[in-house]
Amino acid sequence: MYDSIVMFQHFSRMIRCAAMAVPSVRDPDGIAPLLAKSLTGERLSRDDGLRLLASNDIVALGAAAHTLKQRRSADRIFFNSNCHLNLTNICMARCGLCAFSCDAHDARAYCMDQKAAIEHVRAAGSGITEIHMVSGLHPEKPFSYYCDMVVCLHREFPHVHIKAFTAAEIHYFSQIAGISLNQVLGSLKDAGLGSLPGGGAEILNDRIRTVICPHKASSAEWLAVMRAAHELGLKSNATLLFGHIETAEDVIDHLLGLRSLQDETGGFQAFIPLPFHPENTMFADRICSRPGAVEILRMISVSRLMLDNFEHVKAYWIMTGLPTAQLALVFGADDIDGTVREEKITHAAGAETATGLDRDALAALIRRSGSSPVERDSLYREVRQY
Ligand code: V47
Repeated sequence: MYDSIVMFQHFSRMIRCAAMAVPSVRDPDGIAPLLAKSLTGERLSRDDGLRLLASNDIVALGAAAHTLKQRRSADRIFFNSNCHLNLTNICMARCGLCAFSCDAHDARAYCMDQKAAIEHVRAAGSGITEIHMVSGLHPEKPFSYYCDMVVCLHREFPHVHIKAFTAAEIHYFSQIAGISLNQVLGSLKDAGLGSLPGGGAEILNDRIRTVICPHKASSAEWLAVMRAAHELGLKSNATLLFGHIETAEDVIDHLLGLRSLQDETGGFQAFIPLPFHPENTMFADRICSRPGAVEILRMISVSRLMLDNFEHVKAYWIMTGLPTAQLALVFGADDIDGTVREEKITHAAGAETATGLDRDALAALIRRSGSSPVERDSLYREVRQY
């Protein structure tokens, strides 16, 4: 812990100096013109993105990304008080990337009824402002199970925002119910759904999806759900899963796909790069380590630089680890996610982070990065300053 604090202070000092435009005598990867282009508000191209992602000059990348973040959010870093709710781990998709899902006959299999879901949320405490609910694609539950669940949670916790169902789940509901995306989303919105999380995007490239998640929504289907949600006035996030079999081209094309949909709809709130955890997944033998701090920080910075129309970039502390999440706050991220309580998906894949943290711990972590912690609601309205 002491080492990571020293490392943080060291990086933080370097980033702040660079962000104050102390002239750099070194530009080993020749990225300075691209960073200057981005800082003057010019949009970066696919080639620019590839060159940035290939650079090891993460201090320069971080400085530029931090400057862009400061322009949008100043010293504020956002977090929220939320709880995770995974209704079931039984899933017909059984993606190779996932260690959480299982078949119905597995000893780990579970599926919550309304009473269990209410108890789970109640156990998270009365201070939460958001239920983050994502689940397996259950082979037998009808769409009404999910809709009724939203009605029930909304009735029981009327002041808590329900952020639920990945685009992959919404696509699945439309298939099992035989109704359009618009009808699925409309029914869920009427039931009390507040917004959509960004999961299920993985890499928006069907060549990669065929290997890591062959039975779930395709790239075009994922984007179609997000477009339909935004058209109905539902905000959403977007994720990217990196550190498995994707190439740099796949990553940049993913960012460009999101940027172009955001140009059309403006419905994305935050972008969240997720470092792949291989343990207990189909890739455990092939991929022996997770992305390290340098790879995570580079991805955060490049995302901030490429996604010029996204307000927020989130460092999801559960997956990055706390020291790297804290560093990310000076590499372009302005959000650290929430108290979470109680995370299951990443922990099934070997995460060593806590499964939740209290508000004061998150606020202290943010404050020690030199920023001002702001507790937000799910739509980025300020709840409390610390
Ligand atoms: O869609 C699954 C990913 C996602 C693994 O929108 C894995 O605010 C790493 O989307 N290693 C779910 N990642 C989590 C998610 C999320 C989390 C926090 C906040 C928000 C938000 C969204 O987790 C899945 C998948 O991409 N995932 N398995 C794994 N082994």
